[in-house]
Amino acid sequence: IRCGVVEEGSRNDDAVYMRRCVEIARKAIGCTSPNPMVGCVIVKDGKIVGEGFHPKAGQPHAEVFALRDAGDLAENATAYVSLEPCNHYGRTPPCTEALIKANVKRVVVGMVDPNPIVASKGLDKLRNAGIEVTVGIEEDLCKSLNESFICQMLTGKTFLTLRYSISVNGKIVDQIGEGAVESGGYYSRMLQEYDAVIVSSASITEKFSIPTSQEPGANQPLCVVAASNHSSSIKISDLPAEAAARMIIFSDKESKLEPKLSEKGIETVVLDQISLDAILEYSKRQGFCSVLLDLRGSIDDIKELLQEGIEKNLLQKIVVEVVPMWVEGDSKNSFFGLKSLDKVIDIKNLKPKVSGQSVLLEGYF
Ligand code: AOF
Ligand code: ZN
Repeated sequence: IRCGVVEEGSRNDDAVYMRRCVEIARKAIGCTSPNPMVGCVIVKDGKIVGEGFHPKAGQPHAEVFALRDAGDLAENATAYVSLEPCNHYGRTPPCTEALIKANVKRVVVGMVDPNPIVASKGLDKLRNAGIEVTVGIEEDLCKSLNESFICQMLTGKTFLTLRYSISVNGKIVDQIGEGAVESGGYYSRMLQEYDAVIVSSASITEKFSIPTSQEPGANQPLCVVAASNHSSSIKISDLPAEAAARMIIFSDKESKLEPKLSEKGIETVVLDQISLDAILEYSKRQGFCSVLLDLRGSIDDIKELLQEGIEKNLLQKIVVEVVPMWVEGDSKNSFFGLKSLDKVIDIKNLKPKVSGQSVLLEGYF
């Protein structure tokens, strides 16, 4: 961010301030569901005089914090917001009213709010109050910040991402690339971002650990353990209490669940058959926007969930990590073995990224 004085109203800096909005919005990564992440910057005479972000659903919106930070300096200033200011009474009062009351001169918006109760009404309200409004600055960046919120609002579906690692000869492997699980690694950052992560029972019992983000102060995803009749009996007696509090077990009647899990404070949902629908329904009730389906360990428990995801088009995104290994043998490491579906799905916007010694392939269903 340039902090030098620039000509007031200079449009050239709109993108710079909008990128700052996105940067500060990310401070609440993994904490805002079902709400979006939003950042706001108040600029007066070419200087940032106030900043704020939405920390959590139920707490004030980004604009309110930024206006508080700016105080009287907000008068005649420009407010940059990564998402259209709301115009409704939800858990909090409308941000449009706060901006009008503060007498800002101009509002620059990253993207229109896909929430049908807002959807451009906030912009209209500001314009009708005589405020100059610019929309669509760094729009793609603002959209990528909240892809799960946008998906939820536009389709009613939870944003479901499939992730796995494969060897260079195309076998699923347990290993996650070097550095990926550590702070700053792609896997650690993904866990921070998602509201819940679905794993097979084997992945937590074999290694006796539940997926945990190493980002400082990260909000940890709820660990949803899938335990089907394929599972070896789940032994979680030694799991520390704080880990147990972060997990829920979905099992079918055939699973060899260790008895008395609930006495250990572990929530269990027993179904005739574990289903992705049931897990996503549960997630929605929790106010989750994003869920990660993570293939690690023996994927027997997960196979049916993956099959269901493909059959019912429940998947939104895919992240495949190609690790620098050639792996032979062992049925556990064979490829999915899904029932043949006679289906070809084009993956859109496939982008390769480098992560340490691995290549990440990220795309959309
Ligand atoms: C903004 N700034 O920082 C956020 C907005 O229940 P509420 O009152 O928190 O309202 C939630 C809705 O408000 C949410 O679905 C989205 O449309 C918008 N979020 N709007 O102007 C913010 N977080
Ligand atoms: Zn608002």
